[in-house]
Amino acid sequence: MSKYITTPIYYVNGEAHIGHAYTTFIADTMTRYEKLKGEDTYFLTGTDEHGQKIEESAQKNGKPTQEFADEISASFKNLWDEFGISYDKFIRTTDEDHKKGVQKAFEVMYAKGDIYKDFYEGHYCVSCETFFPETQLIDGEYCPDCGRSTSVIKEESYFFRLSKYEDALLKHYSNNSDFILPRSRANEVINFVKGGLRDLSVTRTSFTWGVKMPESLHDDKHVMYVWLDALLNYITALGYGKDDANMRYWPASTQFVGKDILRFHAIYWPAFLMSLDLPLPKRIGAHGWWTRDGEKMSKSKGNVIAPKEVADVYGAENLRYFMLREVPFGQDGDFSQRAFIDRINSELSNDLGNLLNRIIGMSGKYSEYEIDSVDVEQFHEKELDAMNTVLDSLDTYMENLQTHRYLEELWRLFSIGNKAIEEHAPWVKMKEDKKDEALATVALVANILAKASIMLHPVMPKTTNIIADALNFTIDNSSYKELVLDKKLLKVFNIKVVPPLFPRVEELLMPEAPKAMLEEKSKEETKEIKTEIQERDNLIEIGQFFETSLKVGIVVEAEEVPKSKKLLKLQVDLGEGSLRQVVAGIREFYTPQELVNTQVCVVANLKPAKLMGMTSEGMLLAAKDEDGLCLIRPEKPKKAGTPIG
Ligand code: ME8
Repeated sequence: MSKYITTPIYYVNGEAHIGHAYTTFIADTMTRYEKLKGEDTYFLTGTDEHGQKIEESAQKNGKPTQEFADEISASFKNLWDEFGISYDKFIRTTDEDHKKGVQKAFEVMYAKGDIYKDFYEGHYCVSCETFFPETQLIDGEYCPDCGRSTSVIKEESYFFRLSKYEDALLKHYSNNSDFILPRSRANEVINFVKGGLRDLSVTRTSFTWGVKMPESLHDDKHVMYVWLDALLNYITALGYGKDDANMRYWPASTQFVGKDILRFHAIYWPAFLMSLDLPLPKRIGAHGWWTRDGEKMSKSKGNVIAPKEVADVYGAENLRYFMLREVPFGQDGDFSQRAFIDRINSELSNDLGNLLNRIIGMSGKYSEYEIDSVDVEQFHEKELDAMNTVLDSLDTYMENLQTHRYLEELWRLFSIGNKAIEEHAPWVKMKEDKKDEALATVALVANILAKASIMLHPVMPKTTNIIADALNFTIDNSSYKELVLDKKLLKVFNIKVVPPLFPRVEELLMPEAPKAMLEEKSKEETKEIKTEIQERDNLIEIGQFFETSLKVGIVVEAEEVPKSKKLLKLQVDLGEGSLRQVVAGIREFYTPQELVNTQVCVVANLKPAKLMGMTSEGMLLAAKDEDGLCLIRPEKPKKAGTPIG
C-alpha cells in the first residue's frame, strides 16, 4: 500500500520561520521513516500564492504580485533544499496545472449541484481570508480567529453547499476515531460542525489575484476563494484534472497541519472531497504552536527566528532532532537556545557522540579497527534482549506521530550501550587477557550503534549516514530488515575513524531574543515600591491618575499555566497590531474558554514582569471580595485599544 504525506502549502507573504520548519521536519521524518520501511511514499510541500493577503503584501513591498510570489516561493524551496527535505513535489498554486485542476474540481462540484450563485454580504477578515457571520464577530467587528478588524463586503458569489455535508462529516468523525490526531483536537471540530455549517462562499469579485473561473461558466468577474484553491493542491499535485498520473497515492495517509488551520482541513477539505466523490485522507495530524522563549513570534516583536540562522550555528539536523524530541505531537512548544544546547550536549554529544568515539577508540586499540560479532551472543544475551525490546517498541510511537517518545525510547539503546561498557570494562578484560570478552563488548556496542542509527535515520539522515559509514554499512530498507526486523548482527567489519559528530556547545551561539520588555524587578525593588505606595497620601493629582494608561482589550487566546493553580496566560488585543501577553491570577475564578472573545480593562503601561518565567505585559482590572473575584469590563463593547479614563 502506498503512502502520501503532505505539509500545508505556506503563504508567500513572508519568509519561513521555525514554525514552518517544524511542520516540514515532521512530515519529512515521517516520509523517510515510511521509505525506510520500504513503503512507496510520496511527499508533497509547496506554497500558497493567491488571495488578497498576498496581493496586499506584494503592494507593500512595491513589487508586482507574481514577482513577489516567485521570490518568496523560491526562498521556501531553497530553504527546504538546504535542509535536505526529501519532497517529491514542490507545488505552487500559481502553477498552470494546479489552476486547471482547481477549475476542473469547480466544474465537477457545480455539475453536481454543490455550487450555486447568490449574494454574499458579510464580514471578511483579510488576514484569515475568511468570511464570518456577524454573530461570530467580537464586538460586531473583530475577527474571532485573529482579533483583527474585519470589513463588510457585499458581493455576488458562488457558494459551496457545505451545510449539505454536515451529517456525513459527523458520521465520518465518529466512525474514524483516528481521523484527527491528537484525538483531543477532534472535539473542537465536532462541536464546530454540530453548531451548524453555513454554505461557504467560494469565489470573490473584489480582487483578481486568484484562479479564474472555469471557462464553461462564462463568468470571469469571479476568482476562486483562496482556501478552495489551496486545499485542492493536495490532489492537483497528483495530477487531478490533468492526467491523474500519481492519483494512486490518494487518499493521503497523513496530512500535517498546524492547529491554526485544522478547521479548514477537517471540515472544508473532507466536504470538498465528498463532493468530488473522492476518498477522505486517512488522518489529519494537527501539531501545536511554537513560541520563542515563551513568547509568541511576531514580526512586530522582532523575535521571529529564521530556521537557516539557527541551522547555520547549531546544525540543521541538530535542530530537527531538538524540535521533534522537545514537544509531544499536538502540544505547543517553546524554542529556547538553552533548552536546545542542553539537548545537544547531553543527548547528542554525551549519549550518542561519546559512545561512537569510545567504539572507534577501543576497536582501534584492541583490534586494529576490526569488529567481529561472533562472541556477542555468548557474553551479552541480557543486553541483546533489552536492545531488541526497545527496537520492537519504536514503530508504534512513530506511526502515532509521537516523535518525542520515539526518540526518548530510542535513546535507551545508548544507555544500554554505555552501561555495557561500564559493567564489562573491556580495558580490564584486556589486561586480564580476556580479549574475546573485551571484543564482544565492543562489537555489541557497535551493533547497538548501527541499529540505533537506522532508526534515527529519518530524523537525522546525514548524521546517521556518517555513523553508518564509520561502522561500514549502509542504511537502507535491506539493512533495516536485516538488522532491525530480523535482529541480525553485523558480521566482521572494519571501523572508520570519523571526527566527533557533536561538538559540545558552551555558550549561546545566537543573540538572545530581543528584550521587548524590561527586566524583571528584583524582589527588593518591588518591596521598596510597595512601601512607597503605602506611605503615600491617599489623595492624588489628576495628572498622576492619567499616568496610568488604561485600555479596553479583547482576549484572543487564553490558556492555563501548567503547574500553577492561580495563573492564566492570555493573549490580549489592545489594538496595537500585535497581541500582548498578560499573565493573570484569575484561574480560580475563570476558565480559559469563558474568557476568549470577551472584553477586559488592561493597565497598559505597567512595566513588564515575569511570573513563573513568563513575561506579563499588562494587568487586568478586577474587583475582589469574600465572594470571589470578577473582572471589570466595559458596559458596552468597545474597540480594542479604546482608552479608559
Ligand atoms: O495557513 N508554530 O499558510 P501559513 C508552529 N497557506 N507551526 C507554525 C507556526 C508556529 N508558530 N507558524 C506557522 C497557511 N506554522 C495556508 C495553508 S494549506 C492548504 C494552506 C506552520 O504560511 C503550521 O503548520 O500561514 C501552520 O499550519 C502553517 O505553518 C501555516 O502556514
